Amino acid sequence: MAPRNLPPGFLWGSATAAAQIEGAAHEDGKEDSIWDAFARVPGAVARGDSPAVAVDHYHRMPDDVALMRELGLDSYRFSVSWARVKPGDREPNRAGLAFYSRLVDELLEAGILPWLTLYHWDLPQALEEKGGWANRDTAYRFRDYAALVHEVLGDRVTHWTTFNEPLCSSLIGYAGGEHAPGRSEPRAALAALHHQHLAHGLATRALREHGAQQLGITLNLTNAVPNDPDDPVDQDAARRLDAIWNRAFLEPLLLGAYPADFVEDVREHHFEGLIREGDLETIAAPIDFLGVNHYHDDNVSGHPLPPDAPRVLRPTDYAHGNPFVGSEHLTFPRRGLPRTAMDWEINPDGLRQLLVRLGREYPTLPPLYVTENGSAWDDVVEQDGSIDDEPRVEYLLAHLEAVAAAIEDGADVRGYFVWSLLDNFEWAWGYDKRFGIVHVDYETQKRTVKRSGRVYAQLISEARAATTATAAP
Ligand code: GBH
Repeated sequence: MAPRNLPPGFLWGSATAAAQIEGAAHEDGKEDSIWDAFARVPGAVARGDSPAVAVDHYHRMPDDVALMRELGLDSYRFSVSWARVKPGDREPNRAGLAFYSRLVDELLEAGILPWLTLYHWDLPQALEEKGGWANRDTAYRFRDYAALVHEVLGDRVTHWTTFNEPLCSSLIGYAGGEHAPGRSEPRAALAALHHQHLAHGLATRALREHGAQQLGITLNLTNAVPNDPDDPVDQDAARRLDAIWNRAFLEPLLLGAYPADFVEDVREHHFEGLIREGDLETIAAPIDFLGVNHYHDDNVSGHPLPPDAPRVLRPTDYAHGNPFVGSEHLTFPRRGLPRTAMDWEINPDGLRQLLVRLGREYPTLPPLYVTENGSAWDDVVEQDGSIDDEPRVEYLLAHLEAVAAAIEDGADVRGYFVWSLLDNFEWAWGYDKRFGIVHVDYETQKRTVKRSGRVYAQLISEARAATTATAAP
């Protein structure tokens, strides 16, 4: 059943994020993150759900690691909650740091490589109150926070990711209003974007000096597909989406410059005024890997859509704001492909195209890891408690095939992390959307491996057997 030709040594993992699984929102000295605060705003999160308890991973961590071992994961990608380890501007919270120290020990004990992300969208609320990511000072606070976590875990953690999807935590949080902190301020969003890049560069440099081995960042990248490839208006829409969604992140990191067309698209917000001397050099600090998160392509148009036309749905449909700063007119018609429970169109070949394109367009590209890919479905729990999530299995196999095909086409992809290990708090959608390969009963917190989890475990064990067979004399 294994997808053809995934290379020996390919890293098989699964991913989560602190705010989505930990719960224990106010325990052992943890303070509010922007997601705790945002969830208290009426209407911000579907059904009024909150991350306060989530899947209680904070208390169930050893059992969850045992589950990872059962599945045979090579690596576990998790994030550290800044508000747990350094609330506000105060002294480090040793109890919070101790949790991650125990997690890392459990993982190593189980033979699982810890893949640590420093920022998966949960800024301490105390820092948001000082302007959040729109305040340049937050970048320096991030560097200090990164150094603190490294001081405690650097003896055991080799793989460090600064940011998960800075696009979401800048443009969607500060302009789209759909994510915390729920602001709809285009200029603040551009400031957040630049300051997160700066924070990445400052932290990368600091961690490198402190001896971190593997440093990288995770971007969510998309294929911007023009709805009508022959229509110049749609071509321009795709160019704009590619600029703000992909190249505004890839190019400062890999080439040390923002794309000229992006700067032009956002000119009315005086983007360049945010960039100080030396920033671009800091941002382009060398990295050892690039994480790619990919779920769906974006079929984009520059024409208005009638209100009842089939479009890709969003939680609020941008009632609050619009994340496409400078290109607010973009629309997203459906292509008529099958869709997941998120309403995202399924096109596995898009993942292959994306991975191949990156290597072709950026000669300085470091090795790639697919750090997230997965799908939400309305899972049905059978009488006997089992979950036969056939659509998730199909999605998984098709996307692993796409990764294998990308490698055949020359992409340097070293690993894959399925999103997600557990059903969890799906941000503005709350607990309504389930991405896990392991089901969580939110009443009892009971974990049940879904069929997709079993299939994934089998793929991993087959890959391992094949590697051992090749390695034998
Ligand atoms: C990832 O982001 C997250 O890292 C993870 O925490 C999350 O649970 C998972 O995906 C599933 O959602 O064009 O403004 O309507 C998701 C990446 C990027 C997907 C933005 C939706 C559409 C936003 N997202 N995209 S918008």
